[in-house]
Amino acid sequence: MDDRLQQLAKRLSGATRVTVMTGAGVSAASGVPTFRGPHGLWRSFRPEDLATPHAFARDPRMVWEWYDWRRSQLAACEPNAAHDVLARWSAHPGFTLITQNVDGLHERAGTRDVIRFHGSIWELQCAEECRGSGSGWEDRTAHLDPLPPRCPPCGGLAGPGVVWFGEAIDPAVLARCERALACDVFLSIGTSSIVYPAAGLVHAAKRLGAFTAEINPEATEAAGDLNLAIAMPAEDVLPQILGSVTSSCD
Ligand code: BV8
Repeated sequence: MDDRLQQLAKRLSGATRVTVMTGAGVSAASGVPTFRGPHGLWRSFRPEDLATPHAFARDPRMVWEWYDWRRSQLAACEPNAAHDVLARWSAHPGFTLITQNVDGLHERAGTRDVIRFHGSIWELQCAEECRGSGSGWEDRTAHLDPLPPRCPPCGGLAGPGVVWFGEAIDPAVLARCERALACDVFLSIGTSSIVYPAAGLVHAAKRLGAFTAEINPEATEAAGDLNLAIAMPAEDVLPQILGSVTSSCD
């Protein structure tokens, strides 16, 4: 085993509390396009054109055509080996998984109690009268009809249950993440560490004393501040260190 993997495995096996933050790279092996890679989702779109409240207000149908297309792509995707290892680790009480992904693959792999930092593409929420009343609902229909969908109680426009640029993260989600920063190891997997406040969590954990590491074939902007960077795909690394998160995490 690569000596960097050995170093990470050793840290994990001695840890009582482990927090993992994932990004789109964890789902890459499942066939889900990342956001900023050469074949990324944003390659043909600009975030500010689509993933913002202004874009939705300007042209809800266009925004929904993008999300409906992404939902139909995701419906054909299965969790991969990286999701499976993280699901096994989630059985340990000292383990927390925070994901920026909205694809729901961690849940489908069996991960318990996922903290969804940017929401879920499988949820809808009222964009009008009921907005903000926590009135989100799940809808896994492959192709939504009508598009844009309507809120059942008030008949107003419904939007995807995700956090857009310029929107605040749910305070309850932030509070759970704050608590998870007090950990022995904070592992950042498959994220470019560009989007805040998600990208700030690993640095906050380090300031609190956590051993910090990233798993990403390409070094990120965060790598220089971390204790360890493993330049390999998540689906190759995680199965090799599956056994390192054990009952010591109980
Ligand atoms: C906020 C929506 C404040 C759902 C997403 C101006 C105005 C307001 C805010 C800002 C501003 N300027 C900057 C900001 C902050 C802004 C931000 O960070 N912008 C960036 C672009 C600079 N953040 C926000 O707006 C956030 N809100 O600040 O609110 C506020 C406070 C109070 C009141 C009001 C407002 C909200 C951010 C949420 C944005 N929503 N998505 C959707 O449509 O999906 S972000 C989008 O990027 C995705 O959700 C994704 O989760 C996120 C991060 O991307 P990654 O997951 O990292 O994916 P990426 O493709 O970038 O990287 C993949 C990595 O995987 C790569 O490094 C690759 O090398 C690696 N990889 C590939 N294969 C593998 C692999 N790794 C491992 N294994 C492999 N096999």
